[in-house]
Amino acid sequence: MPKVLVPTVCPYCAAGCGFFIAVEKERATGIEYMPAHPASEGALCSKGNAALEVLYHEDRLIHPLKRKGDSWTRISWEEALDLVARGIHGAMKERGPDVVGFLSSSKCTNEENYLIQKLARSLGSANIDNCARLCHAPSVVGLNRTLGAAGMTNPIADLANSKCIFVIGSNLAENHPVISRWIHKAKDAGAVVIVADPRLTHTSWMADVLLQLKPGTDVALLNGMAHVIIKEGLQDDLYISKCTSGYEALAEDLKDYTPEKVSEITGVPAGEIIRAARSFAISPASAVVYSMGITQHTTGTDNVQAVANLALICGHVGRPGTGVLPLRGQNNVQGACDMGALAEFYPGYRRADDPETIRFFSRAWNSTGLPAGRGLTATEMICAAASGEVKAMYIVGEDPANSDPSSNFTRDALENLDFLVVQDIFMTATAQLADVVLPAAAWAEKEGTYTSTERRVQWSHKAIEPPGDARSDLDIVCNLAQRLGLDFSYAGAADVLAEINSLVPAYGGITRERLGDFGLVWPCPTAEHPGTPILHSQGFKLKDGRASLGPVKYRPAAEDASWEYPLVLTTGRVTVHHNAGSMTRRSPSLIEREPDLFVEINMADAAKLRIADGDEVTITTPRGETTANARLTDSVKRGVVFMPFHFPGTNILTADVTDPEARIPEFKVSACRIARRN
Ligand SMILES: Nc1nc2c(c(=O)[nH]1)N[C@H]1C(S)=C(S)[C@@H](COP(=O)(O)OP(=O)(O)OC[C@H]3O[C@@H](n4cnc5c(=O)[nH]c(N)nc54)[C@H](O)[C@@H]3O)O[C@H]1N2
Ligand SMILES: Nc1nc2c(c(=O)[nH]1)N[C@H]1C(S)=C(S)[C@@H](COP(=O)(O)OP(=O)(O)OC[C@H]3O[C@@H](n4cnc5c(=O)[nH]c(N)nc54)[C@H](O)[C@@H]3O)O[C@H]1N2
Ligand code: SF4
Ligand SMILES: [Mo]
Repeated sequence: MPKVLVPTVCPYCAAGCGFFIAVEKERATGIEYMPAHPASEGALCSKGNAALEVLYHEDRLIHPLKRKGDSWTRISWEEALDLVARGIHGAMKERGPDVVGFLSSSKCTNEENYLIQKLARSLGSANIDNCARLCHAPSVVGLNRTLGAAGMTNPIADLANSKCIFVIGSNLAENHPVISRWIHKAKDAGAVVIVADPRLTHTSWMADVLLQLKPGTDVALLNGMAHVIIKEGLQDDLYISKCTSGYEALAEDLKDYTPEKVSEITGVPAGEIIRAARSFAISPASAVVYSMGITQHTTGTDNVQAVANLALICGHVGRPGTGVLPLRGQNNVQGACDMGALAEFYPGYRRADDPETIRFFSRAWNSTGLPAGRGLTATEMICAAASGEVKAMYIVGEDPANSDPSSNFTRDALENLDFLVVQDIFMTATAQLADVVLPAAAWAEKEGTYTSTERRVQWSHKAIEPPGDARSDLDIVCNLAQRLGLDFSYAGAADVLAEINSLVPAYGGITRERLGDFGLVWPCPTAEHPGTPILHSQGFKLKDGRASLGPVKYRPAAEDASWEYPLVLTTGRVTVHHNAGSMTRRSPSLIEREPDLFVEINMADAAKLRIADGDEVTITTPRGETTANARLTDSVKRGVVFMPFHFPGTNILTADVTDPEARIPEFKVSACRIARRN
């Protein structure tokens, strides 16, 4: 049989790189590059190149399983779906629909996410969320408020047109490597790169100006830069008066944030703050790129607003080479949010607390009893499970036992449930706590659309059959909905997409027929519309078409170093692993490069603690303790330590304190102490 090349989208990060899967005799035998792809131009990072390694892994879930004491029994789909339907129905019958929580998956397609939130809400539960809660929830709140839309404003490739790129709280060289190629192109053409990060990362090697701030002090830094810009008259007065509101109050508030005061808070020399501010304001086209270093704080929403303020006062929005670029994380976290797998929003960001939303979807879905008002967020569902208010959960493609903060608390909460069903491609730590485990097909084994960080909606084709009895999430959700008495009779992903086209205005013209090689960029409201790569070039979808500026006060992080916990732990990622690691820890070429959990410690701190490179150490916070190998470095500041969260253990340490509005946990700041193990 000849080799067939099947076009698909990388299943790891939201860069949305395309590649072909070579299929021979019904097996995926290799990857071929896609040089014409507009975002990746044929490039893939280490994870993309290794993507096929997980498909045939011996640990793949291939049968539905039911718990029997401490072991698992293989069961049929019939029995599994019956058990799940009974578990969900049982909990709801006794105590009402709100005792069931649903986590949808930003690893799944738009069509699957759309159906999972439709299932939850059709059953009457408002509790639907996805891992965006742990990731870009502050962007959804903060950017909707300031710019009227939460998406990345400009396309990935447009970074090459920028003359100044300010990367704050993003290690894109490791975490969005293919996007960092475009920054290199801009730099080759003379662009200035500013990087703000408490660590010296691979990304900081690109920096012309490096701002190594203390974790959790971004509002002060951003306000300090805005202060300098206004004091030196470098703001764009014409843009401010034509396109924004609220400038006077902002300018008044910024008077406090002198470079000297900000330097004291952030630890960044005043001269560097001034240099960064001037470079950003003066350049004809500046872009701000940000990610988890900005969002994963109790001040996440404030941080995002301070970023938007900075871009707006300089008029760096709505043109090529400019913009506010929140780099999304998971391959389809943008789409999961667009599809309404969020506690506050129905599909298309229609507010759950707006009666018109409920009327609209009741009519569209021919449904009575849709829940009105905001549901519990992912983090709140775990607390409600702990307190017994949530009795059952259906978790699709997410591993909260490892990825939520305060793992001991999270695991206890999940164990406290009367009924837990987990649908994944591997037996994760979360699945190990379940009553029923459902085996899902991986991306290459199903079809549908994924929306990348640049709002590009791409169709990914099915290349191979799923292993054993595994089924696509779409099929499982439809089968389950039917058991629960709902009419989910869809012919496949294209059929679901047609429903999305009719209900989500930004996706109105993104029909299956039009999704050629590289998809379409939303908003794309009609079948003739070409898509909208750059947002806000014709004003903002807010009052009077203006962006909304507003003062943001600096507040310190919830925890700081103390006598008992003298170090600040910040957590994040390394290039060869992905999130909680269920896929990359099973990928031979990746795990070989980074096999164990480590903690980076500044050399001087390590010397004081008598810790040598490679020593096994214990890291302790009020939540618990974990062990890791010490890695001595001068890339973290004194007083700061760093751990990746790709191995179980890291999140035992983090706190479940959250941003008051976006409810994101403060993964980036925990006070800790470290000691060598004997
Ligand atoms: N290799 C790899 N790539 C990934 C992922 C992965 O797990 N591995 N996950 C994907 C996902 S889901 C996401 S959300 C993205 C995340 O991508 P990133 O946001 O780049 O990931 P992080 O490493 O969590 O954090 C980014 C940087 O923030 C810095 N930082 C920590 N605290 C602060 C602070 O207070 N202020 C500032 N300014 N910076 C701070 C960290 O030192 C780190 O360098 O990556 C996606 N891509
Ligand atoms: N300490 C600390 N914790 C963090 C962060 C941090 O920076 N520091 N970052 C947070 C962020 S930004 C995020 S996004 C979260 C991520 O948290 P999670 O979403 O829990 O992370 P993943 O490990 O990517 O989990 C995705 C799961 O989906 C499964 N999967 C893959 N493909 C499919 C599919 O097609 N169908 C189904 N059903 N399952 C599939 C995978 O096997 C995996 O178990 O972690 C958060 N946790
Ligand atoms: S940059 Fe992201 S989408 Fe591209 S190959 Fe790497 S992990 Fe996949
Ligand atoms: Mo994320």
